[in-house]
Amino acid sequence: MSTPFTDAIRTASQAHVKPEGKKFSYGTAGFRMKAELLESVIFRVGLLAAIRSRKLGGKTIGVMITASHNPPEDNGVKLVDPMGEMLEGSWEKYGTQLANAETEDDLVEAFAQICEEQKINNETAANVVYARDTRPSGPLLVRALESGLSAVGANSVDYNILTTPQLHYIVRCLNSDGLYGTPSEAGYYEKLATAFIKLMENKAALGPVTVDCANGVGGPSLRKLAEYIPKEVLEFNIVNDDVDSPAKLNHQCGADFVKTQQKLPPGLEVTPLGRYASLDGDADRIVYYFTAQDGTFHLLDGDKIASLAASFLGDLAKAAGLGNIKVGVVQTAYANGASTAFIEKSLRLPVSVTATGVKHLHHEAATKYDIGVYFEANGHGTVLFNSNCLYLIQKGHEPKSPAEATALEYLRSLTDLINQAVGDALSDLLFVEVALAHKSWSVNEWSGLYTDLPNRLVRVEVEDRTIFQTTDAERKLISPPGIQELIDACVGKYKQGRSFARASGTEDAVRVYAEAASKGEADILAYKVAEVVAAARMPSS
Ligand code: 16G
Ligand code: MG
Repeated sequence: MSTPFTDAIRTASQAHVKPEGKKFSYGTAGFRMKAELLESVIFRVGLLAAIRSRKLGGKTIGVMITASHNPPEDNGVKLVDPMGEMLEGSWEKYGTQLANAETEDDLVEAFAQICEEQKINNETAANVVYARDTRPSGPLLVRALESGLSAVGANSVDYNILTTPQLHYIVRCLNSDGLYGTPSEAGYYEKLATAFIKLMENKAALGPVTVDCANGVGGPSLRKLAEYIPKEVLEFNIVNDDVDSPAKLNHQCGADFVKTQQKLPPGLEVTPLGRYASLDGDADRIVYYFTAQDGTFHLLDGDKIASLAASFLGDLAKAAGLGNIKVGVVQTAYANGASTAFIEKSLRLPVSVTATGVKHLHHEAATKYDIGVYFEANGHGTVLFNSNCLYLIQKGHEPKSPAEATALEYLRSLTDLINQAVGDALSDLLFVEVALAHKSWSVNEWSGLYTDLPNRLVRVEVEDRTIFQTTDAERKLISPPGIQELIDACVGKYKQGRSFARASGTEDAVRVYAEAASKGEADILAYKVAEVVAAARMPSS
């Protein structure tokens, strides 16, 4: 089999040789590993992006080069589909197939096979846009990508350094005939800032918010965004924004550090009851936190953000006279049980649970609810408004009072403020600020919505993590046989006990989560379940 690009691919790929014998896999976060291993992978992602664009009649596809919260020496790459969503799951295997082609001949063959299977017309234009975060390995990897794109005749535009959600936003703009926004970095800031300023009109100033940017791309981006927002509306105190010292990236700072360590980034000066937030290295994740008067640390994680968002939006929908639209929340098994109980029992809103990974939550929120709030406990998330809801907000619903008209106006601005393409730390930051201002809540009041059940996360190294197969949104193991019964027996011994084990999608390990009525019990439960996992074997046949 051959394609019009066979020779060009063969020649160009000689400059981006695959590390011999290395196995790659397009996973939850695309491809991610030590940057020095990635060059051939990224060259081949260029080929895949072009095929994907041709398959969709020339729609623009995005390629983002980032390794998010990983250490500075890592890098990664993922594809963005036309509406700004993650690459459709059924195409991930093609990424894996191209990345693993051992020789140049294998590569041109794999390319031709995918084109054949997907019935690609290689005369269709292919359009691809790309960006990278601030990692030092970025420029070299961008050149590998460009080499792949040009070998297969794709038109491409380099958007240089952006946050991951900014690239998702631009891809969506480019495929929406200008209806979603202006496809540029400035267009993004303008859209968010305009909506934010409108939503904060006549609201009492909250005092400054301090944002730890993980020394990643979120720092320069937030600085630019802040220029569009007058200080009287909101003052940003931007810290950990040194992108010129690569070793500092994600080191002892950022959302992942704060969430996993449950403590302040070292060196951060805090005022009791002030608002603090941390972004991750590519700014698609955010957590808030504060210290109480007595100095104790309080985390306001993705579950708390989801609870705030659901409470705010549920009230606003009612105030707008849209009592019939379905507001719901999507979480994963990692959501603290107290947050789920709060949303279901106090807010009386439905909760659905999906497997870990933004694409799963996003899909559920988009298809199940008119206003779908989704957040992972780790801070990935956003709020989606479906077409029915957008129609009602924009013109379908005639307000019956000035109060309804105002609430509708707020909802309209929120659809501009909240990134509809993907979870976005900068957009979420502004959204949280709006929700707190509208509710006149301090961090204390927000934190007091519910009290987290004590919990514990343990990482277990196993010989073969693929034997751990789950069902029921990863809450139950169906393999190895008999293991779930052992876990259930452990859980049954603890008050308010809950625990599950799942193979990580990003590391070679199994993760065990446990929660219970007290910290001591949560710890013991996690270790008991970890022991069960460590001892598990498949029956030999
Ligand atoms: C990736 C996912 C994140 C998920 C995490 C789980 C995206 C953009 N990122 O970072 O949503 O929480 O993986 O990691 O989907 P794990 O499988 O190692 O626990
Ligand atoms: Mg990230």
